[in-house]
Amino acid sequence: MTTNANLERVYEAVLCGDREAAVAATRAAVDDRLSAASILNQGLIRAMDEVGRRFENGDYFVPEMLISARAMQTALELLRPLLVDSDVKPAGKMVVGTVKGDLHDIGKNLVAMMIEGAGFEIIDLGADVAPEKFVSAVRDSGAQLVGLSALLTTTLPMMQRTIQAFADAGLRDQLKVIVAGAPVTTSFAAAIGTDSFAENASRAVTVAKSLVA
Ligand code: B1M
Repeated sequence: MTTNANLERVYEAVLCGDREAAVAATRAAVDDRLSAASILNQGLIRAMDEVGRRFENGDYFVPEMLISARAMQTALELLRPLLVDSDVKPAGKMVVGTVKGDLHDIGKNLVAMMIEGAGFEIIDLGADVAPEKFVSAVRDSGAQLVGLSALLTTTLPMMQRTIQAFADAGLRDQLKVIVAGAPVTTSFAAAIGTDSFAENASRAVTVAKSLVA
């Protein structure tokens, strides 16, 4: 099997959401002494870019995006120690979480996986996350991006409280904040002073890339 054929297998397996094939192809590529960076960029990230494109075109829906993201994540686990050893720098660091009072995390998890698939390091705080916890995570990690998710109209004000907590901690100027979730609109996002709004996981990837560019 040639080098390119191995990368192509990684790409195809992630695109089809075949977790076992993705792991087997990644292992074969590692055994073939391909660099961790090339497996990441030309295999996993390229596949997730295509998944995002298919979602935007209406060829893929949330379930397809989820199974591809899971295949990507499983393969990435195999690659992670090699990436650390080879000192591959992430595209950016992002803290994500669902705001306090809100337990919905399916959309947020999908977004986190897609952004990780685009080469970012993700610090996922889970759901029901208090503003102070977001602040400590940003301080400890040095992340340049924060993604806040909310699914309930009653927890929308918590997005503004969280952004205010960043300002109170003196962190707001060094941070880009993305807000999203079903009840969030562009005008709400603008009104509470965020840097961007992403209506779905694929848009979130584009927005995250543009904010760190
Ligand atoms: Co709840 N719930 N729920 N629920 N729930 C909704 C949101 C609701 C619309 C249902 C309804 O009434 N039609 C309604 C909210 C109404 C409102 O606020 N106006 C509702 C309610 C009322 C409640 C409870 C209050 C019910 C109760 O107990 N009486 C309760 C609240 C609990 C709490 O949070 N404190 C509750 C509980 C739950 C479950 C625990 C049972 C479960 C959540 C399980 C979990 O997440 N682990 C649940 C579910 C599953 C839903 C629905 C059915 C599905 C949500 C979902 O996962 N969608 C939802 C109805 C619906 O949306 N059809 C509903 C799939 C997911 C992929 O989409 O999350 O929109 P979504 O994410 C998208 C985008 O929004 C965007 O990208 C994602 C992918 O494209 N996005 C981001 C989201 N976050 C992003 C972050 C980004 C970028 C993009 O960057 C950071």
